[in-house]
Amino acid sequence: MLKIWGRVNSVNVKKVLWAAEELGLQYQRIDAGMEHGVVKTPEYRKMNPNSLVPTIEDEGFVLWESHAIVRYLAAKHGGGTLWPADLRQRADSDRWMDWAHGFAREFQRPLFWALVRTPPESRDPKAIAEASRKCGELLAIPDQVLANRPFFAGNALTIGDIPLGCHVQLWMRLPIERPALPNLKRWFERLCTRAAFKKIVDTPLS
Ligand SMILES: N[C@@H](CCC(=O)N[C@@H](CS)C(=O)NCC(=O)O)C(=O)O
Repeated sequence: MLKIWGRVNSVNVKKVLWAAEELGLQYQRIDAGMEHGVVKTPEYRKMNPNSLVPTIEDEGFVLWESHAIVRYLAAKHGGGTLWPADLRQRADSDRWMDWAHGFAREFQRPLFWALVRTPPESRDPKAIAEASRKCGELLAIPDQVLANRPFFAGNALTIGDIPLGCHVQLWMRLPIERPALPNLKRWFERLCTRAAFKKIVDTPLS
């Protein structure tokens, strides 16, 4: 059976778990990372020398890097669904996975960690306000694209929705002021109607 190492409150682990659930895969999840440890053991480092989560093992094949894992699982099990059959539609979708890396750089540490995983007395309100402004500006780009399509590659959920969906869930649930991004909001609400997203992604911030 597919094995997935990673704690459930990791945004990168969520990407893999959400994809696995959308694809209807059976999998075994093993807690690893932060308070669970495991990632620095020699056994784990043999699989993933970065000591990071997620890592998967699929019939003896080991893979790390969450976006690569999502692509692998989608290509293997989701042809015509998560993995569009049409090359250009797939590339159109795939580009949003790379775009999500850029957004994550501005968002995860500067804003999410600063507000959720940093004690109030150690927070830098100016830096938080600046990060919040920058992230709002960045999200205006997908907001525009989503004006005339329900999902990034068209009418159905595909790989391109997965990484950004996980980051945007955190953005939407943070206690911050957000600019009005109506198309992004509708897309997020659409994601929130999916059982797999509710189960894996839209969980309390921690
Ligand atoms: N680019 C990697 C980043 C992986 C990463 O930074 N994982 C974080 C969790 S989101 C991690 O392992 N942190 C250390 C830990 O949890 O112990 C990926 O997308 O898989």
